[in-house]
Amino acid sequence: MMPLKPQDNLISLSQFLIEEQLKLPYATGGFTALMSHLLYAAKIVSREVRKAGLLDNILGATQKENVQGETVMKLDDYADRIFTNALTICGHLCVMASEEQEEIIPIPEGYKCGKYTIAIDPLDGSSNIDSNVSIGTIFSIHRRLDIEAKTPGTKADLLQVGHKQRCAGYIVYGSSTMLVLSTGNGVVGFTLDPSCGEFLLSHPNMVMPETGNIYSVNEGNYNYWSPEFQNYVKHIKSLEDGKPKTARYIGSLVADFHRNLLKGGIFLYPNDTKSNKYPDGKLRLLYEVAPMAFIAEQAGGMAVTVKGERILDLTPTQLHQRSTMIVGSKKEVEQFLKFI
Ligand code: P6P
Repeated sequence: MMPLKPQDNLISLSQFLIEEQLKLPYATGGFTALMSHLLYAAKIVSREVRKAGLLDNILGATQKENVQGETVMKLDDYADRIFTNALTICGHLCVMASEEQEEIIPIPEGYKCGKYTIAIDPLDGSSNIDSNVSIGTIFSIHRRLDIEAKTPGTKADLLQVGHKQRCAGYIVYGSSTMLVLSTGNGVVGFTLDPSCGEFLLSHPNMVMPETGNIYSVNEGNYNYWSPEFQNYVKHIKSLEDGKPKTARYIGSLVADFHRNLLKGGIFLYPNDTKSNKYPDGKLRLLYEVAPMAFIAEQAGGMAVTVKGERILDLTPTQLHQRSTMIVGSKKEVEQFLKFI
């Protein structure tokens, strides 16, 4: 008799979402349908990321710069088009925002407007794409302000406070492709089984360890940091607490965050105080910082700005506004807060 494989007993993301929907008496299935379009696009992007390097036309840079003034990599552009096309026609969004597009993305003529918004970083970590380092997609879903409206959504529907997110998640294209998400009831992780094209529930309850020995920060920016931030990093590298922390920095937010979620630790991206390169921090609030903060808190961690504000209490005023971020194990973030 042919033995079952371990993954043969796992449920798929599609089954998980349907089960979750059935627990909500008022659910219409719109969120489930939206997520099915998202995970379809994620599978397509994963396929191309995995093939990158084999096809000479998908690596390297385009001639374009994005709203951030950063060179758009071909895979960035490809991922943006895949997610945008799949999501804007799904009938359950009223408006969309992408790191790669300066203005809000309307629902195309002839397609239904739904009750959700999504803000997405289609491919985060693009500077790592050509060196075959893990990269990721980050997304944040809100309900629109007027849940009954059927009209096109507006920027105001996107610029909502972080703690109201309906769902936040990321896809990490690493040694395997994983989709990690939270809808406000903890954090779950799904691993893509390419042999059957399904995301399978591999991590049913992801909890961030309360402490962690890993710190992730770009120490090349040391001379741009505030004295308080410099003192914090000097402290965690010293023998004052017994042994120093271990430095791990991939330079892809999704990969650094995912490792710290599993093993415990702290990720820090402060602002420049000596130059005006990143006076408010580098990472974008709407589609990087807020979704990661939501996942961190749902996993028992913490997420604050360099001034100690709770990130999920911030309300964005601009689509691409930047924010500082200190995110990770609760006790590690609490220790950071003692230094500011
Ligand atoms: P730096 C990638 O470009 C990114 O937006 C995040 O994924 C990552 O955490 C950060 O920038 C890395 O920035 O300045 O350390 O290279």
